[in-house]
Amino acid sequence: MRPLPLLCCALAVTAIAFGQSPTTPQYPNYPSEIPTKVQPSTGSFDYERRDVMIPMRDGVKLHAVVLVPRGAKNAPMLLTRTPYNASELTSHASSPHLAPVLQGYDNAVDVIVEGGYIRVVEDVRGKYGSEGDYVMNRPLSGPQNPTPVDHSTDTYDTIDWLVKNVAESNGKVGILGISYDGFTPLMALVNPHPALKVSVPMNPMVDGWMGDDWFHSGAFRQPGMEYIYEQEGSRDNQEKWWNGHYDDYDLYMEAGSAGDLGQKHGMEQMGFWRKILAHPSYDAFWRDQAMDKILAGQPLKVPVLLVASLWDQEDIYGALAVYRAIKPKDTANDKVFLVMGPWFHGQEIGDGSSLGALKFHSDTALYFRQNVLRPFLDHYLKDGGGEAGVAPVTAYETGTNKWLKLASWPAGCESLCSIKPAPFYLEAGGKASFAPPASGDNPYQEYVSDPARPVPYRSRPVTASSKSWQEWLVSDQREASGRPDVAVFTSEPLREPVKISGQPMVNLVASTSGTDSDWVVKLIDVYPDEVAGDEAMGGYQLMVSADIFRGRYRESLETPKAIEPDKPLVYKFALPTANHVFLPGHKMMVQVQSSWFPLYDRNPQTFVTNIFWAKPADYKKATQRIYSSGTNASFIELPLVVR
Ligand code: PG9
Repeated sequence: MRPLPLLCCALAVTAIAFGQSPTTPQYPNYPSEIPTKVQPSTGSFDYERRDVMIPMRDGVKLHAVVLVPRGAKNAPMLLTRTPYNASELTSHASSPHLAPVLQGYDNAVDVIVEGGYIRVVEDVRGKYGSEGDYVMNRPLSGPQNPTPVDHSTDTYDTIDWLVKNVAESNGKVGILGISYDGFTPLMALVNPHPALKVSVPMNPMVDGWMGDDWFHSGAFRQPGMEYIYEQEGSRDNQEKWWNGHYDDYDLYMEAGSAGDLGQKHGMEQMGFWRKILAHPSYDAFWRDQAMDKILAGQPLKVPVLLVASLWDQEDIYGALAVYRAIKPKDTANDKVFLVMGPWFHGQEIGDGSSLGALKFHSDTALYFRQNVLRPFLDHYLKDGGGEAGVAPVTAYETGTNKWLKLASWPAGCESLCSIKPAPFYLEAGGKASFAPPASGDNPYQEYVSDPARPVPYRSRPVTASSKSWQEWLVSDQREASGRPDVAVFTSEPLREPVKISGQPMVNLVASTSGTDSDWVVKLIDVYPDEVAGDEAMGGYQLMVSADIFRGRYRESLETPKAIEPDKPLVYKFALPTANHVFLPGHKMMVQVQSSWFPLYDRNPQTFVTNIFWAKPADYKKATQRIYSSGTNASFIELPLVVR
């Protein structure tokens, strides 16, 4: 039997065809079963969720999710300000319990939930549910930001609203977060709201040019392009980067320069990409927004717990740079605290029992959360929260795998030791030692760096796998040590332990036959040929500290200069902080190479005004020499711990 509605239509069509006016068909009413707006019945949940729009001083409203534990009274608030979607970050599960709702992302779910904190996650200006304009790491109001609003004012206005509108709170707020969400707790320290009682920047992005996300000493970090594309392609990251290759190595090789790849992707539509292209050197654009420099000029009002990862693949520079900048102000030694753990970027909120091939035999991240983060937050935020009992510096010693509680940093041990800078020399024959090399006839070790075959920073294929990205800084360097375009210098097996605490300082005396060059220097712990109980570690080459320096900035970070070909010149730069013991039987190794691809864009090895626009003909092979005697001695000055 034909259904009634179709019969009606057929009649109407027939009526039109015969020139009669159509009649409105009469349908029976069959209401939708979906309510206009469902009101979840959450009375039995152990938390209450409030989606709020918080007004800022310029009238813009920012979206925040406030999660209040059921029955909370006089509870402190823990705030995170993020560009990564407050709604999603607070919706990991559809659950009547707060822990699973936050698990998966939250900055220390165990500490937050067990501690009874009110959790607040806010979208920064211009992202996701928040109104206003988005600017990457929006600089402070001033030369780089013509508006009166920034993360400092937005944090102030947010806290002001929270303490007045969340009735269950005790009026005390802490701010914490990782990476970008670790940069915002630093911004909160500029003209802080009186209710802000503590700030915990974890793996914070501090200086995008010197050594965090965008460049390292002028060498551009190409994965940043995908990040910028998605972050600025739309308010809600719905525009997706396209790749077309399984191996990123192929993608970036095929494109030529990073500027060319950006053009192919239409990246110049994104405001921050245009700024990157316009500021390849360390000019006022970067200096003005470096958080360590900013905070050095601010009064120290709020206790800060800086959290650093020793193998941070994204922001290895920031936390320690801020510590160096603000610790001197902490004359009573009660406002600036530091934690350094054996982690990748952000691993402190997850499982810290191992990192890649390294096993720590206990959960180092849990140790941090239980013994440092929780007592620290409780002390400053809870009414009667007890003594924090947190050491000024809590540093994991790698190699021996133990936590140290220190009075300051760098400090090699709890007591009775000091740090003595000691040159560790690279010798032309491939040896390395603390003894200065005999002064010979200006010996050197040589390799050819070919931009057509750059050295991969990790083994290919370089895929989107987040695990291999997170762990790459501890990946075995053995493959690189066998390449003809990597210079290798190795010590004899150690008879005594060698401990370093602090930043190794590179003093490389090198020449290139080109007119520009990158220098990658890697300090490596070579494990014994066989490791009982841990076979895979036999002969393992573990990077303890490593970085890249773009040669054109040898004399000035702001004004690049061509390198005089074939002339031995000194390149001085600091490597990331280490707190490591090279154990007896291990060897110490240094590797030097001129590319780390595709993490860093290729140096064409011909001086051009802006490497983003290097042309194919600019990319040329160059002969690199590392010198090793007399006045031309290459060495790494190690922060040696002596007793
Ligand atoms: N490292 C990321 C980032 C921070 C700041 C700017 C750009 C990227 C992050 O993990 O948030």
